[in-house]
Amino acid sequence: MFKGVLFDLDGVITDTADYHYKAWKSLAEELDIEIDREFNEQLKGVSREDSLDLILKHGKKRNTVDDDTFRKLAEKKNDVYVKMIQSFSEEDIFPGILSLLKELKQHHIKIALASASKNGPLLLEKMNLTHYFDAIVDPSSIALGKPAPDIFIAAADAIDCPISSCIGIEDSQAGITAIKKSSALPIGIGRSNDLGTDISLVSNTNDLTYDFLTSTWEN
Ligand code: B16
Ligand code: MG
Repeated sequence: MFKGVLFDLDGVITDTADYHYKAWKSLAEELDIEIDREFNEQLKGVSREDSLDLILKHGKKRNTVDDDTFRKLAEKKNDVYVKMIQSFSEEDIFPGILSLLKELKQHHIKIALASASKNGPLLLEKMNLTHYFDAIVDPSSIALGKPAPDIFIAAADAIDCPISSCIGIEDSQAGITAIKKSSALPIGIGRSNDLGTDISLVSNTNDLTYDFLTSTWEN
């Protein structure tokens, strides 16, 4: 039986994935770079700096941006994003997530956050979810971001569970790859076109029940 669940945040616990997209899109427009939702699939789960790098390369402008400008652009995107999430509250938790967290607690399953977002702790506080988490990994302490497995391995360590006894829940291609490499069991939220046909998928967080996790684990 699984002993721990490692949660991604953006796109799993709440709908911030869309705000990240909107903040990147407005920055990209200022830089005369066109991004769409299909391109955005590559940015999901990817750190702020790596996302900006991908956008600039996509617009063939990476060589025109020096280190100082790069830092300022990343900061600008974050300022826009942080403004967007100021009004977040319990009402922004995706359907089914709160009851899943409660069920996991009742069954003494450990819970960790494995989000690439430096704004993760702020969002958990705003949604009043911090107390459900036995550990929150600080993404700035992780050398290699998703799709490297490091953040999921660190999350399992932090809750003292062998990684092979953990389930990882993700909405991004980079995150699913990271979970697979870590040897936790992946569950994806999204479409098989984006996340693949070889893992357990739900289209809606309402389907993420303790029974669903158990049957995925046992199959
Ligand atoms: P921040 P997750 C990721 O969070 C987002 O999916 C990704 O779009 C974002 O760039 C990254 O966090 C960094 O976020 O700029 O707030 O530090 O999906 O791993 O929970
Ligand atoms: Mg995500």
